[in-house]
Amino acid sequence: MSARRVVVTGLGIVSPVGIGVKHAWRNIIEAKSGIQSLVKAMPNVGFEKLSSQVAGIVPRAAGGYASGAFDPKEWLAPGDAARLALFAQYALCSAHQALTDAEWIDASDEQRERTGVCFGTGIGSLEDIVENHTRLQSGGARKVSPMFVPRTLCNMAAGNISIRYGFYGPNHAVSTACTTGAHSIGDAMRFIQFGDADVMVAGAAEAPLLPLAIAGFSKIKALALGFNDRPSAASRPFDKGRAGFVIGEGAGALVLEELSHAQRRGAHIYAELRGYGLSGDGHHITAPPPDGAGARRAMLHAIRSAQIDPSAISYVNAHATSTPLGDNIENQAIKAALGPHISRRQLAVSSTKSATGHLLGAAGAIEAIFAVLAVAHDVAPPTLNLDVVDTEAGFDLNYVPHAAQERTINASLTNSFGFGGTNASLVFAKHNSG
Ligand SMILES: *[C@@H]1O[C@H](CO)[C@@H](O)[C@H](O)[C@H]1NC(C)=O
Ligand SMILES: *[C@@H]1O[C@H](CO)[C@@H](O)[C@H](O)[C@H]1NC(C)=O
Ligand SMILES: *[C@@H]1O[C@H](CO)[C@@H](O)[C@H](O)[C@H]1NC(C)=O
Ligand SMILES: CC(=O)N[C@H]1CO[C@H](CO)[C@@H](O)[C@@H]1O
Repeated sequence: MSARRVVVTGLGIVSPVGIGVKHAWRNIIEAKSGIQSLVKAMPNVGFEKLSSQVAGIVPRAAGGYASGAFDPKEWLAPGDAARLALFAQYALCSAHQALTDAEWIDASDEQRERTGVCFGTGIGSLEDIVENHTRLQSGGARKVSPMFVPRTLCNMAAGNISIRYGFYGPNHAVSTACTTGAHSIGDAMRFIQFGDADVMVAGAAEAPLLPLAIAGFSKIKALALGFNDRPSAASRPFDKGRAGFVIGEGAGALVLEELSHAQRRGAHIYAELRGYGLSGDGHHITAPPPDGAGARRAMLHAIRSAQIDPSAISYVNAHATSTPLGDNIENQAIKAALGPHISRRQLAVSSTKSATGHLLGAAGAIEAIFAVLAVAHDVAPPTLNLDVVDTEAGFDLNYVPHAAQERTINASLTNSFGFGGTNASLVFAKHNSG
């Protein structure tokens, strides 16, 4: 369709399995879990009163970036930590890593005119809303901070990234629940294809670890219960004992770049972003249609727009959040979309949410990074806790149980599905693959 091709030249990550691509990817491949007890990690916040007390928590140990932990002082100027909500702090941290990786930090004025930002969040700063409402109730309007509005807006991460680096291209923020990250990356690809920009920083961030959020997701019976004493077992996509998702926090950022632009400056190319497909269910706000038609449509659109042989897609990073119904429907949709093209032996499907939990709006961003790295390193990351595959329910693919698998991955596909019935899929391929 478009002559302008888009490649990935930088990656940045803030996740429950670590800060920095090096740490996070090693932990993913070594099957380490980032799921912890909220009560132990954040005592006296009120988590002990809730039924689900486990989450994917960004590590904060001493040692900072060098040891894979998050320390805001390493990423933000003094004062900025107070001015920026936590989701925006994560966003800036991941964006800085990605821009450093792409060697695009010191871009010239002219280059910065052609660089944009597409960075979303599913929820924004719920924390500020809760805090400041409490202050308003107890102390009146004068207690509400002047930073309340700027800290709370969902597009502030995108705004702050462009302020910090002086990027004058398109500045956009998607908020489509758990499809936010995938839409940010896919829309950024379109901006480059359409000529609005040559380089885009794309991704998403989420910081939802608050009692209010957990109480809300509990009310719709979405969260895993019964794992408070063994957090690392809680997220178990495709397993017979899966019982709901585990909430998580973090951010993922990719530097996307027009192919010839990247080649001219000798940038390292991880993979090509080849396909993007979107669909809406037109069905129900939280339940997918039982045949997975919307999810299948998103995958088929992505594969068609990628203009590659679907048999090249030998790895799928599934959305699979570990809910009984959602995993089942996605599995059917994957089989319907890819089954006719590729043998079961050649296809690997895994859910890295088994290690990270579900980062809501940021999930699609960190999972896109894992899908890129799978292609770059020819490794399918594992699904943790997959002890008893739910074969009776039609789970008969290779879900990469327990341990990573080295295999040729010429192309990968990643799915993201969100409440409201919004689905998106991205396809990444080796950049020399025609
Ligand atoms: C981010 O934006 C806020 C205003 O919302 C500003 O005070 C702060 O200095 C900005 N920080 C960065 C790193 O751009
Ligand atoms: C898109 O996926 C999510 C979760 O499975 C769901 O909310 C939405 O309705 C989806 N559609 C399909 C068809 O899976
Ligand atoms: C990957 O691509 C190479 C080069 O085009 C091809 O020889 C190989 O068969 C492909 N492998 C798979 C598993 O698709
Ligand atoms: C003064 C005020 O109300 N602002 C607070 C809003 O909430 C955040 C916490 O999430 C505080 O840091 C602000 O100071």
